[in-house]
Amino acid sequence: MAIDRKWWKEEVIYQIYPRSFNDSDGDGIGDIKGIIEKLDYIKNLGVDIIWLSPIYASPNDDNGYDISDYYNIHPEFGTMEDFDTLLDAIHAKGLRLIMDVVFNHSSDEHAWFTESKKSIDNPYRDYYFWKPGKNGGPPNNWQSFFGGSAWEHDEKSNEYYLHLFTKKQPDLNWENPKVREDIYTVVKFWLDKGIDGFRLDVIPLISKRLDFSDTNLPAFNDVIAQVYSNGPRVHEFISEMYNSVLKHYDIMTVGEGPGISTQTGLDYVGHDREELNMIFHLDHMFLGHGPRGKFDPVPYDWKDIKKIFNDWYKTMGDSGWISIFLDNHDFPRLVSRFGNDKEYRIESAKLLAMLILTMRGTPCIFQGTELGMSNVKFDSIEDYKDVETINYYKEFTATGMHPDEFLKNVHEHGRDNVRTPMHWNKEKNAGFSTGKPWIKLNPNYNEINAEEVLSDQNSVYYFYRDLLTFRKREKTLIYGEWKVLPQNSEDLYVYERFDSNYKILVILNHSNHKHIFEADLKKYSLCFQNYIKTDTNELMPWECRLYKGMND
Ligand code: TEU
Repeated sequence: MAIDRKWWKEEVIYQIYPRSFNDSDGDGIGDIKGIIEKLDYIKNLGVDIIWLSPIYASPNDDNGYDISDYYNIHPEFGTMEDFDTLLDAIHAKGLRLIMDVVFNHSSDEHAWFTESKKSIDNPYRDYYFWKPGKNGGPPNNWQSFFGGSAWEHDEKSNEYYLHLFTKKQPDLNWENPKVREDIYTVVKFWLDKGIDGFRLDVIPLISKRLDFSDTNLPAFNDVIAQVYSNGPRVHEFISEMYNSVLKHYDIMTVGEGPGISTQTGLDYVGHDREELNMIFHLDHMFLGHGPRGKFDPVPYDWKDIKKIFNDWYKTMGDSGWISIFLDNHDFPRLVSRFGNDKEYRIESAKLLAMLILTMRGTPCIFQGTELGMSNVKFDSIEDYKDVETINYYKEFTATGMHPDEFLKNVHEHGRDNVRTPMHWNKEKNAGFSTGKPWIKLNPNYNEINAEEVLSDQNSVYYFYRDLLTFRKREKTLIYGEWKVLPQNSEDLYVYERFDSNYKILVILNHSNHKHIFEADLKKYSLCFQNYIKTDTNELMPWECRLYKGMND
């Protein structure tokens, strides 16, 4: 079956975390007008679709992933008029905008919840999950993604409500048709404004296992996959949303997929499924998360990463689609996590760019990654803002982990690594804000910033830009098949993309060592490499190369 061609397969996503992107009014928080100021920067990079993390009204318990009004823009980001101006400006530049929507839960300050909490017989009571306790405690032993019980007790009614994230993020009850109807009305409102699609936050969690039985699974990743995600009605709900609203617009949808595995992936994104266009699966992103999650790290290596990429290619085949990414607002900077942000920061950042832009799937680039921005290492827990980090700091240090050890884990795996403000130049606050930024900057903005990088033709930025231009032109990289070329060293990832006309050979040495690769280069011409040297079969540390040839 020939793979079907779609614009959202050919284009590239650029994620903006608005709080940290660009502050136009000096309050230390990025805003919509700040994004408008930088649209040419984004356009010139060569990306196509902007994924905007939530900008709706929110108490910011989880930086906007706790929405208190789906129909209004948070004043710290601007007004609805500012949003309309942004959308028009994005379209005028030939770009698209997808909005991040959070429908698994709302904020506890949303009117639905404040009503629901008023009394047991309130009409909004079953917009959420309320349960009596058991044996003087919560209804079951479910834990929140962000530490502690997934249930919060309400004195007034002596019942508990479910929150798989913070207690200020109560889970919406999708079993209730009124909830679904209200959600579809929100979806239609934003689509009628002319946006180009949605990123759907934790969409596999919206169907709960209604027996709410205890779990005895030891590892939290297994609880996510087998207890919280892929519930009995998840596909019915997503398909209903598709058929009620989504299918009537030429848009794209990408589901964030904690707990979606290669066994369940096609159920969400199969072309015949009438559900989602693609998913951000998290198999590679959850690598290293031990039994108690990311701050209880376990070792992993590139063998694990490559197996996941190989398995997902085989799973999707020509029947489904995924996004290809190595960082976003929830995970560390890719050059620090998967590359070498010390001796080989530039080389490894370029190698990872080549991987993202040459695998089959819609690439997604997180703001600042195109500059080679790296993790931050704040020396005090007080400098961290992420609720996940703060909650787990309390939990882990209360159960015996030394604060210094926890801080080391935060340096490796904390979400604030990637949420420090963008580096625009080497001026005060890296040009992000004239006020006091909501979170400290990474002090390396003197060395890594857009102004510096844009003045260097050999920078990571131009490597992304040139590869993005090449990818747009080369349909073989978008629709072509993919196969690994086995190598003598585990440190190499060598693969081919091919169709009836061309073949593109990608060679990645994801190590600090030199290696010889096995490939017959006779029928290829070298198009890209991150070292300036002759094209022998010897690879330098973190060397990447892309060759193109006829597929005769
Ligand atoms: O993330 C949910 C998720 O599965 C993880 O990425 C999670 O954030 C955690 O870091 C894993 O250890 C989504 C959003 O991307 C995240 O920003 C929100 O905090 C979360 O849902 C709740 O809305």
